[in-house]
Amino acid sequence: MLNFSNHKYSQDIAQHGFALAQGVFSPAQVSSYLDLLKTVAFSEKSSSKGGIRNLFKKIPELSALADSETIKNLVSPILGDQAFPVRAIFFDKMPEANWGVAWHQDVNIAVVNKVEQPGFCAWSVKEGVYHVQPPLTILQNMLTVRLHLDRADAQNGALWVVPGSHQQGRWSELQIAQLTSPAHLCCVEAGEVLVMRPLLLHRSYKSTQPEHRRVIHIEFANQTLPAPLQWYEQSRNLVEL
Ligand SMILES: O=C(O)CCC(=O)C(=O)O
Repeated sequence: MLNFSNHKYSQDIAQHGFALAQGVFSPAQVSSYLDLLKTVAFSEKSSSKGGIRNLFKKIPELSALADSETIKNLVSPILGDQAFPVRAIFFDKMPEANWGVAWHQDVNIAVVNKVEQPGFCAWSVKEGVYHVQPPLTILQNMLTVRLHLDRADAQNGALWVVPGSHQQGRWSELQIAQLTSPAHLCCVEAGEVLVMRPLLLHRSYKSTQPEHRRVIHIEFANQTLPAPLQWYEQSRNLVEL
């Protein structure tokens, strides 16, 4: 079992806002996740959407991935042993659903219910699920793990990040427009995991290749929301909304 409780891993996340975990999943494991995804991808025509939201509700078997020792080994050193998954998305960039996204931070969380609370703003609904922007301290205590099911590189829409940008709180649109810090291209092999803070500035371009760039993206947190607000994934036993 790989152990990421080493100092360098935690230091990279603290300093740069991201780290690449190599040698994490075998080709056989990657292909078993792809098999699970294909059942929903075909029935949902996700090919026209470029991905699948609310992933664990649609493929409950995949939630075992978030609970696995392998993923816990990546999350616990940063968020502690009590961390839990709060949102899961499958991103599938391909010729039929090719997309890019400009510099941004991940500032929206998925919740079960809409209940106004101090510090929570900008409510929205994405595919039937409430989303809201929580106070900064909640975002600062979250972590995203991105399991790559295909190699990602400059040609097929890999993620670019601005190292250290997670340390500066919320970036305004003006600050982003005036961004001068160097960006880093995250080239990731299939079976590797890119771990990042949601506040890290990131972007990706459209793929120029006739191939898939598939990623299972899981966000973790380590604190409950002020009641009666509840993280979406904590309601895993509820039926699909
Ligand atoms: O997977 C990508 O290329 C972009 C994903 C992204 O921007 C996000 O998770 O907010």
